[in-house]
Amino acid sequence: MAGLATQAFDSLPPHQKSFLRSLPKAELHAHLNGCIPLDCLIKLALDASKSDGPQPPLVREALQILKAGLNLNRIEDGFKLFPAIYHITSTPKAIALATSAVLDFFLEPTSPGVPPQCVYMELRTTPRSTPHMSRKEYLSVVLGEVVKRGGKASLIVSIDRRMSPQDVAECISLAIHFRNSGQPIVGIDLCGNPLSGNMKAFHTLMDAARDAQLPLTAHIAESERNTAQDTAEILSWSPRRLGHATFLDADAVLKVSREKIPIEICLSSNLVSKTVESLSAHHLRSWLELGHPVIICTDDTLLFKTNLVAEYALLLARPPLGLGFEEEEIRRIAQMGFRYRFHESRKTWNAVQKIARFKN
Ligand code: 6MZ
Repeated sequence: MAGLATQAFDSLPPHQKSFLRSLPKAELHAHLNGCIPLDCLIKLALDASKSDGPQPPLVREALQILKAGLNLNRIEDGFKLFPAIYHITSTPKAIALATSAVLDFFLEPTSPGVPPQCVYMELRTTPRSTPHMSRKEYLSVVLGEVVKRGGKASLIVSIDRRMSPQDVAECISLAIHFRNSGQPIVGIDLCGNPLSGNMKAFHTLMDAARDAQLPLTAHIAESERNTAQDTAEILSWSPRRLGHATFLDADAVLKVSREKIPIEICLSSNLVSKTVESLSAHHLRSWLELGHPVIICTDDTLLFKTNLVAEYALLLARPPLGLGFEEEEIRRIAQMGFRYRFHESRKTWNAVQKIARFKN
C-alpha cells in the first residue's frame, strides 16, 4: 500500500516529477530507527533469528504491521513499534548496517539517472545501551557510518523525553565528547512520546548543551494533550528549530513567530498519526502566510511509507492529493532546508577550535 505522499507524487505529470527529483533538498528531521528501509529491517531480523533463535512475537507482529502500513488511532500508538525495531538493531553490526542503509536511502540515487532524495541530511538518533553495546559504542558505530558520507551528512543526538536526568546528562556529555574530537555532531534533539517525561527536570542540562555550542531542535506540542507549561518549558531552552509545533498555544505562537524559530514540518507523519485532520487543515499554510521559516522533512520513512521527494509532492500536487503550491514557492521552501541547517555550527566550531589551538 502506497503512502499518502507517494499517491501525491504518482498523480504528477512527468515534468513535475523531474522538477521535484532534481530540486536540491536538505533533510533535517529524520529518526534513524524510524527510517530503516523495510527490506533492510527484515534482513536484519532474519540475521538475528539465525543467531538468537526464532523471532519473538513482538518482532513478528511489528514486521507484519510495517509491511501492511500503519493505521493509527492516536500518535502514541506509533511508538509501540520501536521496541521491536530496537530489538532488531541491538548489536553494533546491526546498527551499522541500518545506519548505512538509511544514509544510502536518502543520499544515493535510487536508480541510474535519478537524483538522490536530498543532497544533505542531519540524521538524528538516540544513543542506546543494549546487552551488546554501551551508549558510547552505539554513537561511535553510527558516527563511523556518517563520516563516510563526508560533508553530505551530520548527526544530531536525540534525547528521549522518557530518559532520567542522569541518562540525559550522559547523552549530552557523549555528544560534546564526540563533537570535541572532531566528529560531525551538530546538535541535540528532544524527541519521544510527547506525553511522557517531566521537561522541567531537563532545564539545566539543556542549558549546558547550549553553553557547549550544541544547538537544540525540539519536538514541541506534537499532541493536543501537551500542556502550555510543557511548551513554555521547552521554549525556555532557546531551541534553534522546532519539530511539528502542531498545538502551540497563543503565547507560544507569539514567541515562535517573534523569534522566527524555524519549524520542521512532517506532513505524512502528522496525517498518519492523526494529529492533523487533513492536508488543507495543516498549520504549514498559516506559518507560510506569516512569512515564517519552515523545513519539509520526513520524520520516519519506515513508519509513514514516505520519502523526501514524496513529501514535496504533497506541496505540489493539486488538491485534494496535495496543497497545489507553485513551483517557485516550493523552490523557496526547499532553500530554507539549507539556510536553517545546523551544519554551519559545525563549521563555526571547527573555526573556534583552530583559533584556540593557534592561541595556545
Ligand atoms: C517524537 C519520535 C517520533 O532515535 O532510536 N521518534 N519522537 N515524535 C515522533 N513523531 C512520530 N518519531 C520517532 O529513532 C527512533 C526514536 O525517535 C523518536 C522516538 O523516541 C523513537 O524511539 P532513534 O534512532
